[in-house]
Amino acid sequence: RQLESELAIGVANEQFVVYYQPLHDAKTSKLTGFEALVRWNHPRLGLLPPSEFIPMAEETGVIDTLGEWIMLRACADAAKWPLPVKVAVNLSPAQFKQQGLPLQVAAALAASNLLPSRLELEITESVLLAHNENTITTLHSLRDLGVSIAMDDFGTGYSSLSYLRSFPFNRIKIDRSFVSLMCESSESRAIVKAVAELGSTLGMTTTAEGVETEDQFRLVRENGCTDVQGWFFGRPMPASELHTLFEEPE
Ligand code: G
Ligand code: G
Ligand code: MN
Ligand code: NA
Repeated sequence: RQLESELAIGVANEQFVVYYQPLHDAKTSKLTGFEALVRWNHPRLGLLPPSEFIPMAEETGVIDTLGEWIMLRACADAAKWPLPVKVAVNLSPAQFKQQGLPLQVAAALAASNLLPSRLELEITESVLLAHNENTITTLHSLRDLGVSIAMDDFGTGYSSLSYLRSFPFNRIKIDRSFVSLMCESSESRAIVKAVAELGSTLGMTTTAEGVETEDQFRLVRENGCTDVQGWFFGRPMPASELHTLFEEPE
């Protein structure tokens, strides 16, 4: 396919942009960080969302180079932000299979002079679905660098709970499919509450994803989520626009 060959060229020519979506503390509403979300600035088609090229990048193996570029970019951007503000970077299962991932992350931190505590890596259950001893070793190597690890899209996979037993994540990100139904579904509210309690018991913070309304914000807060993300707080935006959020008065 044409897009496939263009993708390799696009990576070589750095046709990508990293957008950032704000993360907030649920109790204080304070900005705590940003999730890095990549876009492809395609010369003909314009700005393409990850869904249109990440799967292809994974199939063709281009994700290794692209993922490394995103990591470097995100760390370099975050190094310019006010000190407590963190950056969260998504990792594909394919990136996770690379032996050199911990070294690559260490190199990105060193190149940007970013404190490891300001970097969080988000992995989905699909990373752990095909897990072996290497997966857990890699996770521990990453944790040993001082970065934190979040389980992304929690609740959408098959056996999420066993993964929480296999590895001490720092954070659980509750999939937005639960959050979006909270107003009308008592089952969704009960699930979010139970996951927040589980996280708390296991010493993990819990982020509610996809918070779009004030009512959803109130419900995730009341049900114990420690952090929030979603359009109610902000859409993904280019690095150059983030300064408006840093200048919030106390
Ligand atoms: O930005 P958008 O809302 O379309 O993101 C869609 C999905 O693409 C997210 O669920 C995320 O997991 C994935 N994604 C976004 N940015 C990256 C990235 O930098 N690396 C990887 N591996 N996946 C990403
Ligand atoms: O899979 P992951 O959670 O990493 O990706 C986050 C995705 O969720 C991105 O595509 C982002 O644009 C999207 N997203 C973030 N906030 C909201 C929201 O409030 N509503 C909806 N519908 N999507 C959101
Ligand atoms: Mn994510
Ligand atoms: Na997610």
